[in-house]
Amino acid sequence: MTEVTAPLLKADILRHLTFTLGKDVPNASLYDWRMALSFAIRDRIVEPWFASTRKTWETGHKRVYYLSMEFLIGRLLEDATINLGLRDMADQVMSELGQDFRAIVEDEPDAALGNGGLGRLAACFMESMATLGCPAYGYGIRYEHGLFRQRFESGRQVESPEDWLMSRHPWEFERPEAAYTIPFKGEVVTRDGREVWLPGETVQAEAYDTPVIGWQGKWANTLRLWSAKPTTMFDLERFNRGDYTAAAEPEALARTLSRVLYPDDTTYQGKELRLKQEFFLTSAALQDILRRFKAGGHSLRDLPKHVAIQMNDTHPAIAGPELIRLLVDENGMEFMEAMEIARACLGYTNHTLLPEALERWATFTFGSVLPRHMQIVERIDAWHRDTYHPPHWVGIVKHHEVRMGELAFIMSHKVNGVSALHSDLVKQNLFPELESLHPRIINETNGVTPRRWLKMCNRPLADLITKTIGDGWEADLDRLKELEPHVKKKSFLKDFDAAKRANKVALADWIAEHCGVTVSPDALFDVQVKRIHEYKRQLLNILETIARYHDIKANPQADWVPRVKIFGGKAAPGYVVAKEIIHLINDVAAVVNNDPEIGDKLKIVYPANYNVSLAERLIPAADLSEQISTAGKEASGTGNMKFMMNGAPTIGTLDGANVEILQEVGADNFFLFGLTAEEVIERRRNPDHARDAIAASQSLQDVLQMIAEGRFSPDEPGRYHQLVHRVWHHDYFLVAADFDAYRAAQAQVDKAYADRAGWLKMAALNTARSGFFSSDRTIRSYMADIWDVTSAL
Ligand code: 26V
Repeated sequence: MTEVTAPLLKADILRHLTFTLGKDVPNASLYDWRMALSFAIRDRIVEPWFASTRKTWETGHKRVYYLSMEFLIGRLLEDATINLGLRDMADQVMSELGQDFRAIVEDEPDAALGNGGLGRLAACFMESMATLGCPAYGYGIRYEHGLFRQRFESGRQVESPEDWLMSRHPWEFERPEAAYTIPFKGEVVTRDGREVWLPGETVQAEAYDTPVIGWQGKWANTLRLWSAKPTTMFDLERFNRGDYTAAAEPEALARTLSRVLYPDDTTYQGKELRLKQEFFLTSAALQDILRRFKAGGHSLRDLPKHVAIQMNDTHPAIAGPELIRLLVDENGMEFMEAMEIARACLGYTNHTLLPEALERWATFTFGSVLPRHMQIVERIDAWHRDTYHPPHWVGIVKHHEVRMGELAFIMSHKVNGVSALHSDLVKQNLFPELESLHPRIINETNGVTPRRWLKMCNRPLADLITKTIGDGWEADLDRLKELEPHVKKKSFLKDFDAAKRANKVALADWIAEHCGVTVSPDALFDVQVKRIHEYKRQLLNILETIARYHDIKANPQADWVPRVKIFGGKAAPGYVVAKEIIHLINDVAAVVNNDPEIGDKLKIVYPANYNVSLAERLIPAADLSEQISTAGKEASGTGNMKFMMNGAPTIGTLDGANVEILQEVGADNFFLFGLTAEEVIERRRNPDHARDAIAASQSLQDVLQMIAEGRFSPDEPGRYHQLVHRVWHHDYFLVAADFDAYRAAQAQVDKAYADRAGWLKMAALNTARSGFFSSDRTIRSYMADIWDVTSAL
């Protein structure tokens, strides 16, 4: 491939502006420039992409297939320029063309094809697999509407549809030739002793490919997203009869399948459309995998030698029965052999223990949407029962429900949790009986890609790291350890401070413009960003904020360490309690921010519509990372790792990957508080745990009193009666029990922050010791322990 130079890149951009977009320079808009630049950059990805595919075919290398209902990719332009080593050149060339590179980057809409952690993990994994030269395909759905947009009206969350595809998505290639028929419903008949599925409906799955380029452009993989199209476009007979709307019905019906991402990641609802989406993704992926495999000329018996399929949670767990169906019904294999082959290919990652999020489909729904799969599931279950004699309460089909966790477990050769603590809990609490019958649970602690989450989003810090330890750390994050000797040096800490401060100044400007709140960059930026969920305890954070407000009011002259409390996150549209918490945060913000006695001592900001791009802005500017879930509930967390990398110490509980963060960074550099997972269980045995905790805490009494009196909702004093009632009487997530410990930890933070040199050292050590949390480490471990695949580089 020809070396890229600035003049060549400029010529490419101008060529695309003219010939791809049909615009001349004087008439080009920001959008046109963004497209022209994106196409010019994309051109540079295509060659390594082809080369990677070619090499995989030539060497017959094993491939990994990552099946996920969500890929939360965010923006791609800057990421691509970073991995190709072209960011500075692109910046320079655009300014020569009279354009602002940052403005162009920020004009790109986020691809928000995910809810939160699970979807963002899939995106980080795709980038790491490309970086490591692991031949891989990601399979997902090309939702027309990603996660909803959030805005606040009088402090309440209001949702509106997201329309990232309204402007052209320049990174994808439509593949009309890669299309499969996806069957649903109908009935199963027996013909010549074999089961034959006669579907009642079909839709077409059509592929759209986005190349995923790894660090330094050495390897590229494909993210293949499926879009639903009708098998018959149009009912011509109806049209000719003048029934124009009805004529378009089949088309509209089919397209609903890939219309919208389910925005509720808290409760599983058993909706037929969701099951159809899951099967749509899975069947299209498996048909594509088998087509490619056969093109390689191998025998289906050898499938596990060439193919590893990872199920991202149970959402694609229909992969077990579907692979059996394709092998048996369409390729004439024996059932038992098909089952063994499927299991040797499949792996299952569990991402949650919350019982309400575990998928279970009513056999009625399952059997009517997927009648053939219902038979297959029953056969797997019967085989399992007769062969292993599990306790009577263990099995796939129980109480007229198909349990997708049990199905995924039995159909996989490896099952993994996403942090050390979580994997232990998966073993002990979720699948204890299955694990003792067939041990297969392992741990794969999550990670995040340091290219996006350090190099790209935090230029000041990334430049300082390179200046200090040289380059190469981006793909070898353990090298950050080399920063440790420098952490003792005043000059390094001064530079580290300057980098953090530059990010904080930039964020303060952004907040002034977008939230209308003035914050001082000298204040401690305390950040909690993640989905709003009771177990994540944003409520605990806002209660502590109110306590702080109360104390400042009582003693305004004291030497307060100025704080900015920053919140970000969306609530599932139907999650009433989560929405109430959002409302409370905004109500408290309105009172505190407008109290003249408070000034810079305390400010609360809650920018609307938290997404990947906003995370990239907030995390580099954070001084403190809030990871305060009820112990035992957060499977891992990945935001916690991003904050650590960007030099923000954690205030947190012993939950998820916090445990490993604490281990890596050391107790002196982490603000630990709260009940442990075991203590949480123990404490709940006392039905009065909340009342006892409130009785013991004057501060918590004051806070609850202020809320109950309507101090933050003067227009509607009773607005939070229910919320306060829940803390007293239904405090399942132990907000009251951990309140005093959390306050004490926050007081420690204030004290530590006041010691500038001590704080900077702690912050820098967080970066220096974050190497373990690179998703490269995670992917290497999946490759060795689950996929049995090596790098093709
Ligand atoms: C669950 C459901 C339930 C059914 C309907 C749709 C839907 C969509 C998404 C989910 C995902 C819930 C699980 C999840 O996101 N877990 C998070 O996974 C992260 C990556 O492993 C981990 O860091 C977080 O701790 C965990 O909450």
